[in-house]
Amino acid sequence: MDTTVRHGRANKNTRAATQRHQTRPATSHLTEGDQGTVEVSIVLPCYNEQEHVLAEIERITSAMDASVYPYEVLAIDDASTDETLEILRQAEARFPHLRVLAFANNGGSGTARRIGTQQARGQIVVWTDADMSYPNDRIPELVEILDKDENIDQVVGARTSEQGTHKVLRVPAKWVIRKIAERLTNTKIPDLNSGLRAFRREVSLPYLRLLPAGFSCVTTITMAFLHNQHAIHYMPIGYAKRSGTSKFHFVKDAYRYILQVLRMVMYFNPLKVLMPPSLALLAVGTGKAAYDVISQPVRLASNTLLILLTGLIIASLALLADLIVRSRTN
Ligand SMILES: Nc1nc2c(ncn2[C@@H]2O[C@H](COP(=O)(O)OP(=O)(O)OP(=O)(O)O)[C@@H](O)[C@H]2O)c(=O)[nH]1
Ligand SMILES: [Mg+2]
Repeated sequence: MDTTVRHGRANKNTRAATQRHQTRPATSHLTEGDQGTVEVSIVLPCYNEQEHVLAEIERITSAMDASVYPYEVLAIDDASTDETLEILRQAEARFPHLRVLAFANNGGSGTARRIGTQQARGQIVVWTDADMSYPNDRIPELVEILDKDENIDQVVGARTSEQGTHKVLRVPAKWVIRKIAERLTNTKIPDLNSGLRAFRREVSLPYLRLLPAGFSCVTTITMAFLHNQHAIHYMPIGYAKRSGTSKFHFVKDAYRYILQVLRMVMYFNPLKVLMPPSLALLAVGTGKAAYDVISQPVRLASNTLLILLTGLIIASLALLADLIVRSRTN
């Protein structure tokens, strides 16, 4: 499953990344770090993770310390109701690469990831969870893939097993949504909503405003990259059951998740969503109109008109949305 979704059109940002890489000495990645800059920013949203947040930070920092990449960890707490923030504040003294961002109101993990990415100092941004579920000791491997291949803009840790909360309900729901997303983007997506990923910050910036406040932000960043021909590489990873309590509420978050996939498609490819139902309605309406005319000459039933008009309204919406998408700059 070690796949890279490649696209023909090289983008501006990728070319910028290429130029950056060409100016860097081929033998060492440390040059920039030695001068005090950060190359990798690891964004870690933390909400009520007091039992294991320190263990997670230790795991990340020891893996990064052993790598060649200069880094920072941005831990973002937005009004945890337990001791998470106090623990993070104390940890700042112990871990020189840790930066804590604290907010007084809760804004969701998506908001935390967006702000973390905006504030990141590294060219490469890593997103992960603080619940011991993702193999965060493998972060340097994700970064290395991006570092070695300038054609890749995002590396996603693709889970080979499902250990998430509400597994029985989430597995089929995720499968359906993943299939919809695959069809709409015309690509294979081994894991649509993995929480572990690394990407080029510069490439992600235009899409940050699209990120929703909650969990579906990970889906959004995948879709945004795929729709804009930024290559994604999937690296198979293991996945453990989370420590502590999940913040995922099945009904509320699954609804938002489906809505987000549809919203993304509307944002990037409205014709693909709206034209099939519109054409289907117009075809059924036309068939029904022919039947009406044959069975009762020169009379159309009101339900026939309703079907035809609905089809026409959806088609006009599709064309209008398409016009808006095409008039945008990104
Ligand atoms: N800052 C911040 N972080 C959050 C918030 N909600 C969740 N998180 C963090 O986002 C990450 C993902 O949340 P999880 O509860 O693990 O959700 P999940 O991974 O989809 O679901 P699980 O299968 O239960 O692990 C964790 O590191 C949470 O601490 C929030 O409102 N604010
Ligand atoms: Mg989790």
